[in-house]
Amino acid sequence: MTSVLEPALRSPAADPDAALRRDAAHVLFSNWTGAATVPSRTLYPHQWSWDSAFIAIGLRHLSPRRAQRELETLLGAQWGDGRVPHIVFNRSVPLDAYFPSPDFWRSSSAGAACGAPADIETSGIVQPPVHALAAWKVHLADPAESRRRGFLRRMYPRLAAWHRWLASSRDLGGGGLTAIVHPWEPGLDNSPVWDTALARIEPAPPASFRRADLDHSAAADRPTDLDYGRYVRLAATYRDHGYDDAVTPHAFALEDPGFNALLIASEHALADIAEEAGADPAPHRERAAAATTALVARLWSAESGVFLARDLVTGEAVRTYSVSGLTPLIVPGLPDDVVRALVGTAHGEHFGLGRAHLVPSYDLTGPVFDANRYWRGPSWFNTAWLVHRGLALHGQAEAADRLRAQVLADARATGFAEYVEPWSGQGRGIRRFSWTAALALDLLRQPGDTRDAGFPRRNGQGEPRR
Ligand code: 9WN
Repeated sequence: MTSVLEPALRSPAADPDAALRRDAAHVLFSNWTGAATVPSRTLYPHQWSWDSAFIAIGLRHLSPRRAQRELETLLGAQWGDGRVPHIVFNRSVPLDAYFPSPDFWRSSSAGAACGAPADIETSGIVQPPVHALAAWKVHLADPAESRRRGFLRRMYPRLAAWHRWLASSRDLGGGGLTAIVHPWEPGLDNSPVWDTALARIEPAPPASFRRADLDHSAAADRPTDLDYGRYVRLAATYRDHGYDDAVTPHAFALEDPGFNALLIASEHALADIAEEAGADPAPHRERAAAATTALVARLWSAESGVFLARDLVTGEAVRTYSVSGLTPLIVPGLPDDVVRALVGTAHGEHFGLGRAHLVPSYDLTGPVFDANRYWRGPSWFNTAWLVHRGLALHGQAEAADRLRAQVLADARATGFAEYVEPWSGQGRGIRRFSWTAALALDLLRQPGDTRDAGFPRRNGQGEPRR
């Protein structure tokens, strides 16, 4: 029966979108620590870099001011050389709550020569640069408030320094793309894409560290101890070389298409930010165009119909289908034949778009596909959100709408799970995961709202009065 009440007058229980919005807001507010949002109170009790960017993208719909604060807290831990660390540690959390902890990274001493802050402990590696994109969207959510607080004027030099560092210190291949030097850097930690490169790394002895993740998650869903030993070895080697890319003998170095695509999308956003902040946008637009050319020239595989990572140690393309080979769909100005092939691949047997839940992290037909283990098959909400944006950007409205509806349905059905099993859609990992809630919120637009910023602020949803 059709309700006679106006949408705004229906109770949240009668309106599933309103209930989802309320529940997502509850997750974000309960994971807020006072200056930033933790991905999860249990498994990830600190601030993570790309999580915070995705979180800010959702949080802006609840409180643009709080979303600004999220990004400002992260950028407040930026190193003097420009890098934005992948974790900013909360000193009130016990050391054994997460591994590797601050006493492993020792950023303030080991990273001092690279300008690591003296008064905040961080990791020394990075994560994908989603921050300028997030900052621009946060600004658009309430431009007047953002201008009044000088948000973009303060963010611009920091974001520009971050992008400069990625484009200089990390152009290890010399071809105009950024390299990752640890499997945690692209955010797809345990992806089979890294397997061959990782196999070259001598693992740290198991007795030399204690994992904390297994206190909160099933071992069958998480990376193996052997892989953890290799993660530890790579991070310790970088640390022992002062986190200096010029002197670290990087035994693991790859150009990842997803990471570089996010840098390009963020470089476009940085041009908009520069304009708003009274700086010259032209260099950012030029860098975005040059990096797009390099991305296609170095990582596109017409034969596979997907972008492939390149191993800089062997010089070889890694012939593995990963969702990070699809996320370059978010890049504006890709050649038409590349877009057509990517859309075809997304719908084909490797990713099953429209048949599988969200977008599987790895090839559904791949030899090591595992429906439950971290980034080796399951579907994540942030990569689905990126593919959704890419489809919408390139005029694939129907596929984008279907994916949007699925993100909302799966977020609701799983209690904002960290990820889902791609065939059943069952939740995996932890629940009440912040970016799942934030990105669901972002996709819950109000009817009639055409602004990129999403739905307008409503009574009771603005910045809480102080
Ligand atoms: C290591 C926080 C992070 C995400 C990553 C995800 C996972 C950490 C871990 O959790 O990585 O950084 O301990 O496994 O893979 O994408 O940012 O949510």
